[in-house]
Amino acid sequence: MFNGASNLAEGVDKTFVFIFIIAFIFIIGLTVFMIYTLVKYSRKKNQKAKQFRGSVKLEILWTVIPLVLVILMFYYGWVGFAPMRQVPDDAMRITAIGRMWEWEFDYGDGKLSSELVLPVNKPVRLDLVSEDVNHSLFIPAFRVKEDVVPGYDNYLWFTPYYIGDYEILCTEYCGLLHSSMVSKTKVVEEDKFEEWLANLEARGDIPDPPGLVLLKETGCLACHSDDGSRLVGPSFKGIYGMERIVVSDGEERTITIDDDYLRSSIIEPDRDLVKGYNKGLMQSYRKELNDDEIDQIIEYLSTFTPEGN
Ligand SMILES: [Cu+2]
Repeated sequence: MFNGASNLAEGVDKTFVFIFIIAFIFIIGLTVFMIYTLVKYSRKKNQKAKQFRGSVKLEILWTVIPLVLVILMFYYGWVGFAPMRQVPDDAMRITAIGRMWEWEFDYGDGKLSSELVLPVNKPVRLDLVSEDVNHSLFIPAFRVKEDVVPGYDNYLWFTPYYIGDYEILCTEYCGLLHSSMVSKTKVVEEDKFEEWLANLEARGDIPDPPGLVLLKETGCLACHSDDGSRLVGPSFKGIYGMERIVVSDGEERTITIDDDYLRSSIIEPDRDLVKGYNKGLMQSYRKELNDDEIDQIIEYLSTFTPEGN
């Protein structure tokens, strides 16, 4: 009955099934009892009300039974939970990075992957790091879920039992595209894993260009995607040199996106607003960014040509 996809699944499932059975017995029992009393003590039967004054037997019964049940629930819960915090010494360590709105897995030596590839039957420890807001890493098949909080060293571990693909979700509401913050765990044979890791290109040690660092620090990417998807504002994908219809003082006109347009959009976002987007959603970044920084951002965005990105 309990053959979950990880070593931790059995403890979680047993607790769940135990609590579910108790809840099921109670809901059926209470409903039957309620219907029985409705019929038996119906007003139509004109019975006289009786006066009661305490019942030691009942008091003991409805104290002891729930007490035993919640102690049992705690026991099963504890037995399932305790191993989750005891990481084996030989566990492989991977850093799971959460950011709005994607997961990234750092295998060390600059090797980063958007999917979590794991060897079967090997314990793995995920160190959980957030680059912005609170997230929560959830792999339902393995019955593991832990919060990913900026500035707090959290972790989780498990041993995957079966080869296959499993979903990874974010279960802490983290903004507009929270629901698309999904990834995949691929559990493979150990030799296949070694091969995959050896072929994984190291890109972590190539530093971000200064313009991208500024875009990340200033939070621009929360509203402007780099992959063409529409967020609060237009995507950066392929914008440099592109023709766009903008609304200036209520008049539509066609402009070509160049350095001047990018600069004016950072300083006065609503002046020439791309058609189809709402006024007042972007503030001026004149105070946050100095001229040099704006130039660095423009230099970075000028690589987003229609042919390039
Ligand atoms: Cu999230």
